[in-house]
Amino acid sequence: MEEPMVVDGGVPHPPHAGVMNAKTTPLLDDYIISNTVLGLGINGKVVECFCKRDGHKYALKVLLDNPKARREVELHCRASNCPNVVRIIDVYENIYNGQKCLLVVMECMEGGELFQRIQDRADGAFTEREAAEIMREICSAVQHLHLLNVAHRDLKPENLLYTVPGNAGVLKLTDFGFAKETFSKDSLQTPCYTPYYVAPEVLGPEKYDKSCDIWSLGVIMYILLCGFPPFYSNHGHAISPGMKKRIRAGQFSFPNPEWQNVSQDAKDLIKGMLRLDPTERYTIFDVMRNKWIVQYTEVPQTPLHTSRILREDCDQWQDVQDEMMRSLATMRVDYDTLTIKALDNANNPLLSKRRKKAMDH
Ligand code: I85
Repeated sequence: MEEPMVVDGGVPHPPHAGVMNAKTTPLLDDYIISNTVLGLGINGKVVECFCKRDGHKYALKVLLDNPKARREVELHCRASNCPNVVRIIDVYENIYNGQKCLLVVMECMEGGELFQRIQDRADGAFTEREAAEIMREICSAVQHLHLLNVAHRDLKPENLLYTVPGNAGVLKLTDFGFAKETFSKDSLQTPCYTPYYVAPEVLGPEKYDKSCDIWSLGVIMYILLCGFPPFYSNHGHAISPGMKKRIRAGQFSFPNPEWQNVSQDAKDLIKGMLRLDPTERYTIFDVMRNKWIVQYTEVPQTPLHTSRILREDCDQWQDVQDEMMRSLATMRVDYDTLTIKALDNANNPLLSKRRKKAMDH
């Protein structure tokens, strides 16, 4: 079957036309790989390397060549021109340690992880305005992705890195290991109808992948403002039956004293992002239009408890990360199921008949 063309404001292209363009020459001709491991990703490890030509340090991600790795690299490449996404410099397709690999050279983010930086702050308190500035950077990365019909689906603290250490630098998003192409109603996949007259159900069900990213943004914003996550057992256990219940019910609160001086605007935005029903949750465009994000320079400079709480609870940070990882995994599965159910409903002839009957009455 011939693949339909995608028209997204530019030249029509097949939906999977790669922008990846991997080099087949040996990476070792151009780079020296060091022994320093920078981190472990979902699909592969990240090590330090140096470019022979310019002498600069880069980060190299080594992935076994398979369709999942190809998808990761392809979607990351596509998003890589966003100022808040870690930039891909080069991709190589080499035999490495005897296996066919994809070798991804990225700019080296030397400023470390977002929450590490907030925890390490010695000078004065971290303020609500700074939190708004950070949220705007993360949200503009997500907006960029969602405009390209890419859902990241693994937005979590460990994937948010600063370019340089100190107080300067740009915050960027990395690891596209769970990213997914989402064709929404506005990206016309099948050019066999006139879009002006098409019924919504013909276009298929809404996808929920993007709303998973918004939920993550809500959790990250909550932690930025107080230092602990919205759904968390207060007994020091990673996950209690009570917490599971609260997550399922979408119950969270803004306890004092940490939330006492935080603005109502911030709390309202979090509520919009953590709505239980993915269809009612804010979209990235709602978020980017929100006053707290648009006018971040006017957000009150209220000192927050975040740095202190992160320092005090630092031995629970691993639990926080583990829990976020589990929730994301659950959400990716649940939302896939939701979409399948919606598809079932849309294509079920009996249901359609019944709906038609109901409409006639
Ligand atoms: N630089 N999730 C946690 C890292 N530069 N890091 C992770 N998946 C990726 C590591 C494990 C993210 O795709 C990851 C990926 C890519 C990177 C990455 C990309 C570019 C870096 C997994 C550093 C770094 C470099 C120098 C110093 C420092 C960090 O990680 C530090 F500040 F920590 F000292």
